[in-house]
Amino acid sequence: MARIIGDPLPNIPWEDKPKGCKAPIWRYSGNPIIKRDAIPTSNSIFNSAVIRYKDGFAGVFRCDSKALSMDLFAGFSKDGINWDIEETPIQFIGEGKNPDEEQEFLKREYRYDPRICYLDGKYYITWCNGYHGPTIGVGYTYDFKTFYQIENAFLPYNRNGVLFPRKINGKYCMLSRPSDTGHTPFGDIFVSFSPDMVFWGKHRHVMGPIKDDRSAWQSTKIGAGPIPIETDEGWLLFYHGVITTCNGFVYRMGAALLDIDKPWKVKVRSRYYILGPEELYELAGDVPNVVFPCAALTDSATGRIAIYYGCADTVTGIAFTTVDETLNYIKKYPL
Ligand code: BMA
Repeated sequence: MARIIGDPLPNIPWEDKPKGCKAPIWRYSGNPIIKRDAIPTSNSIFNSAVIRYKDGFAGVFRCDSKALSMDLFAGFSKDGINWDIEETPIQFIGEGKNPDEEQEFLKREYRYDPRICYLDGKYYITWCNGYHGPTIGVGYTYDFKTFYQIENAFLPYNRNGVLFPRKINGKYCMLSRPSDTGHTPFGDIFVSFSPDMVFWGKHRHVMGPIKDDRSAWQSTKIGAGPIPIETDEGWLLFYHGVITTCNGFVYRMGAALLDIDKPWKVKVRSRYYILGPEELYELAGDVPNVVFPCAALTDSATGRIAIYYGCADTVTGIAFTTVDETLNYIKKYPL
């Protein structure tokens, strides 16, 4: 039995595994939980992040508008399933420490694929930030009302910046995936460290795509998903893996276990994907055949995990697992 290290969350959204289900992960029966037009101007709401907040939940949502612009919107929920999403995008402000410099990184080109990480008493948000191409934007909030933005973490081009929920060996720690300006046909996950959330270095390779048919679903590129989950066996990382088919990219989800002190060391990694596009809302949408996890809620008392994922770049769904279901599966079928 593996143990999640963290707080209990008795009100985690949850459904028991359906009888006869052989997979380590199962979908919420009410999926998709967020429809594409949940706010009046949205074309699609997907690849979004949620976190426990006060006695309920808060989130930062990727809402692409009917102009097909990409921006981040705050939202709140009592149960993690029914969400109220604000109709105006988050306006990030600087910390006021150096207003001239802040004008530079506060320029808005586009924002998408947020993650939220509670760390040092702040809710940090990382996202894919347009700054002469995609890179990793960083901001934080205390209340999901006022949002501060700080320096971009990396040079362009980069995507899927995912913070760890505590310092490791005294340093902040972030996964990311260097990329290009387009629909990148490559991609490995790296980890970087920072003393202050501004200057990032000591970059280490974590893992890359698998170029042979041991695991073809992750043969083109991979990228970190939710904030890594601390367990007594290591960091449990859910990630997306992509294959290039004659119809384009197909996005699935896998899991890996990273060393707790040296998170660039992979202890176990999925050979088989654990969630792939199978339901209609995952198979059909603005970008067909995409499941894209960006957030997970965990309950340390029961080992339950609720994963929030974008479906076909159009709507948002939840899938459930437990720390044991996932770890047992990836250990049984390792790469
Ligand atoms: C990536 C990002 C994701 C998206 C995925 C599939 O490059 O744009 O937001 O889910 O492509 O279209």
